[in-house]
Amino acid sequence: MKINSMCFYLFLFCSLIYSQPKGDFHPQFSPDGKQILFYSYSSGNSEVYVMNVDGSGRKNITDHPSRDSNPAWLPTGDKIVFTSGRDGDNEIFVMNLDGSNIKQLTNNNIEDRYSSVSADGKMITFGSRRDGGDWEICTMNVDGTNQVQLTKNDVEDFHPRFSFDGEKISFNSVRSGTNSVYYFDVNGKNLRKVSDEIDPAGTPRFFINDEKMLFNSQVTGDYDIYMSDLYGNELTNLTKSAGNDFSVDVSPDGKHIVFMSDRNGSFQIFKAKIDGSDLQLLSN
Ligand SMILES: [Ca+2]
Ligand SMILES: [Ca+2]
Ligand SMILES: [Ca+2]
Repeated sequence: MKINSMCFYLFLFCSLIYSQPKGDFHPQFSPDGKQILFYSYSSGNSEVYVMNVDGSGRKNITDHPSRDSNPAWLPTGDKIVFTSGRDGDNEIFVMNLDGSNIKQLTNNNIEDRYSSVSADGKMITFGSRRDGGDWEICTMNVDGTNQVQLTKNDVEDFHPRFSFDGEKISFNSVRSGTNSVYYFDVNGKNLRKVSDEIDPAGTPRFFINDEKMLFNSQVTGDYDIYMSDLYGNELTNLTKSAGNDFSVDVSPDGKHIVFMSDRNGSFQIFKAKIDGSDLQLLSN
């Protein structure tokens, strides 16, 4: 089914923030490739989970009545950043992987969400509504100091991720009228759109050599996971499934992807080889 991309994204977006849909969301490989971090509403409210790459050992590491979501690894693999609404609105927090030593990094009365940590562990990029109602891309030091707003406009800019070398940030924006994949330098300069030909597209991340981009695109009907070069050339559909596939991540060795898909109804986490073969359902 071809659906209006922007409406679908905003629906997904708002439903994840304000309601409690079933499912597992936004998987990320650990720095050693052995575990997967994600969030889920499976226990009744949104919690951050970690599991082994085969789907075993699923563990709730937030276990808090508030909404906890959008986790990301620090490169040491023993800490994560995540989003929580435990102080009223969403803020970015950091904690140990066992749930101990929680520290709050943002503190305001607007939504802060969608974080990613640079490969050297020094910077966080995140989305924030601090400039009116729409989402902007921001950065801060990993201790929460030096918060900088990199985008300033009246449209949604969200899902920022650092490149592997830490010099660029990829993100979604609807600044051209439809959902599209962009990247710029960590100071917000040298904005580039990957290609009009892949639109509508989103939730991008650089591939391990930073010369390719992984993202979800709707070019063939519903959303599938694609890889292309940084100009949208050599476009390859990795999933080719019915249902919507979103939010891809790549293993540190570049050999596997994980992503979320609603092909079975609610969102579940799948793993596959980088060519899309050997598909495994990890959500139980
Ligand atoms: Ca919770
Ligand atoms: Ca906030
Ligand atoms: Ca914006």
